[in-house]
Amino acid sequence: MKENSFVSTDDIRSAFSAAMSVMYREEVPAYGTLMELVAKVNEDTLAANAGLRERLQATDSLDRISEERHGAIRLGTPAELSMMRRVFAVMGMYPVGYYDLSTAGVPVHSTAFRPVGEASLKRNPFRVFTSLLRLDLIADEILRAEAETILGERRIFTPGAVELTLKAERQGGLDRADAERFVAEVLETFRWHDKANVSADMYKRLHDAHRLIADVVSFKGPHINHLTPRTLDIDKVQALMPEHGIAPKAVVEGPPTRNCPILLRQTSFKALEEPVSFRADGGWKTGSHTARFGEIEQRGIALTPKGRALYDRLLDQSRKIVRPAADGSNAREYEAALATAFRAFPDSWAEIREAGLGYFSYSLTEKGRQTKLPGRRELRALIADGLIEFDPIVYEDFLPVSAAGIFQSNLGDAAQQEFVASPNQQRFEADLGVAVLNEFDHYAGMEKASIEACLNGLTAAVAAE
Ligand code: OOG
Ligand code: NI
Repeated sequence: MKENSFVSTDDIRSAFSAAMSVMYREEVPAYGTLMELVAKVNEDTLAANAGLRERLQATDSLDRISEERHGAIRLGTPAELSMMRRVFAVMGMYPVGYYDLSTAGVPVHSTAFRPVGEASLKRNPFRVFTSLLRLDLIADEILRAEAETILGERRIFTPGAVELTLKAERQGGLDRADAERFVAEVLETFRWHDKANVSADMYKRLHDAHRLIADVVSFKGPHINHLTPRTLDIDKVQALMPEHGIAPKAVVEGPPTRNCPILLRQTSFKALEEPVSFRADGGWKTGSHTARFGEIEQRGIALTPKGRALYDRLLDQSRKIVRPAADGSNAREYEAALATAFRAFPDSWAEIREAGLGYFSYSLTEKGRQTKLPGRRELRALIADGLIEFDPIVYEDFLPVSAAGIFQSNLGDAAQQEFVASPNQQRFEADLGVAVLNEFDHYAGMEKASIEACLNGLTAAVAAE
């Protein structure tokens, strides 16, 4: 088969995220309500801010603004994780970053499968936060062995999904008909199953060990547990949720409200209690399970290691003063402590750039495009002379403390549990089958390429003369 008859991986990812969105809206109607609210708030925000609209038009695709940016799943075994990596690769999604959630009382470690590179991100930035259950953190050895047996018996991928993934690997891509089938087959892995794999008694034992263990082990597959559209005003959506009959989590995770958004802010609505049936002698026994929710995110600038260290320090500082309570009783105090701590983080793009805290994409101004320079000059001077301008590079990854907050608000907050912190990236990568990509390298590379292009542009003008 000729290579040019393959559908691009970006197109497969777009088709997949669209199919997933339709499926999830049918499965979780409250999510559809949230999507409508987000679209409305985005529309109002854009109407009130012509400058923002113009910049989004120039740097992003305005028409896709309210579409999903990410979802999340939780896997049970190393074999599931490594196969999932191969499936995502067919859609141009690669593992970036390692997140240890054990520190926050959640027995998983995770990565984000996402497109890499500016063009792919622009085409469709959909990513999936993917966690692997860590049975090694469960003290009860008997239960651990039983959970392993149950997980070892399930098959989360359809034969068609496996066959088409192998075919894509063999051929280097899929043609249109195969790509369509691939999307439909892979969607099955993410579907909700209300018939559990286990008895009510086993569910209870798993649940008593940790709610998350019950969520992973008791079901046929890793149902998508949330999808997340992007909002331009997260505070507004958070405030409006109750009016639309949706119960938001207590506080927005991440940095406080700022003029110059940094990293990622997230909030969600609480997971729904859904009817399920458990295996019983010769039939089924009804019960319920709480797992699926909806989330929104607002993204800001990607921070350098120096900026990230400052972020982590300030977040830690504010959490030492107030830890957000699950019931929202100290939400105001938490927000105030956060805002106070973050006064130490510069809040203009120029200051953030000068302090080396964030990554920027550089481009020639109109004047820069008209200018010819005999040799290279320092970036700083070229900016001061109005030849080069800069835009923040958007953060495309996740934050472990925020992720823990999202997990916890959806696992029932009363049941917080302590584990000994035990990051194990090596083990995760061995299970995954490859090393995860480093998020900082990715942003640094984009920034460097943009600077090079500007400097070449300024001197190339001389050569062209
Ligand atoms: C994943 C929670 C993490 C985020 O946005 O930080 C996450 C999960 O609940 O499985 O999705
Ligand atoms: Ni999420």
